[in-house]
Amino acid sequence: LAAGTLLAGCGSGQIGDTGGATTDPNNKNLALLTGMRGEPFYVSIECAAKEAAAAAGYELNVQAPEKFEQAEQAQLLSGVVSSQPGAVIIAPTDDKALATPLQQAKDNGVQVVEVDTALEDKSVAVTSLSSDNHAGGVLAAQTLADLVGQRTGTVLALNTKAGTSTTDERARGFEEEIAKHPNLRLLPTQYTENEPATAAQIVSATLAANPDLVGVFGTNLNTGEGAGTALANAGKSGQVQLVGFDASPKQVDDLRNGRVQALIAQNPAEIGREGVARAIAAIKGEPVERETRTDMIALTRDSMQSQAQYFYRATC
Ligand code: T6T
Repeated sequence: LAAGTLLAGCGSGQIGDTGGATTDPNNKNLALLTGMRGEPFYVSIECAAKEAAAAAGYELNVQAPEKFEQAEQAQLLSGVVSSQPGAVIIAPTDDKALATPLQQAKDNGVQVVEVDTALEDKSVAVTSLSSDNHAGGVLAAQTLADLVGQRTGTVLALNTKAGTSTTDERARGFEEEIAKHPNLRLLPTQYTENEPATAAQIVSATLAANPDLVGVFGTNLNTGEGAGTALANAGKSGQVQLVGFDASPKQVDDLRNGRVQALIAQNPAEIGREGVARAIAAIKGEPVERETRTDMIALTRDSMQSQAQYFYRATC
């Protein structure tokens, strides 16, 4: 089984573009703009970023939209930029819509550091830190195929919002890998708008229309939680194999109690810590690697006890 499989992090080796010397190298103000308030993946990034900033003697202004939503995030960004931080560490909620305001921030001497999600336009940010999300989707598919074994049946992947770089990549990796398993028939990937209730509705409807459903992949926290609810309500927990992404306290509980069979856990603490380190380096005009992939691991009920360092935090 792929359980316990660790996908090690790695870097691109290329150096990012700091956009000239317009940033004051003595600016000690950083901003962190995550994708969604109170969500354990981003909370874990925030906790590590706060510790790293404090240790380095920098101020960190943390902001987050109520929902994973580009309009609200863009508004917060404009407020953050007007306070002239040396760098903004951001998880852009859309791979295109945030490009213009972030380019403007850069033109105003604010270094842009992407964490987790990224813009399609690679010229804006000086550096990006994230999981290798395509590889995470592949790992999810391998894990699900192992859990299903020789049975034949239908499989469903739940994405969040189109234009979310991370979950789009996970879904793509999953689709490519499932196609290599002739016993598994993959349905078209469905979008949940990152609402657990929508994910639950889609899974209930899919179960009704496809009684041979053998597996579901939730590409992130909310989709997996919603799918788990629907399968539990239908009395199908453990019969339909559920592989989720992320490791929130609730997801970890669900893995323990058998609602979920595997989780692909990311390393948000490393993303937050390194995000701050890169931001400081970029402000000082030091070279920073353009793209770095942090590690991920497939957790199952059997392997989870020894992997508690991958569990996310709900508060700092
Ligand atoms: O899966 C994470 C993150 O990587 C993704 O970009 C959006 O959703 C999460 O924050 C989990 O809710």
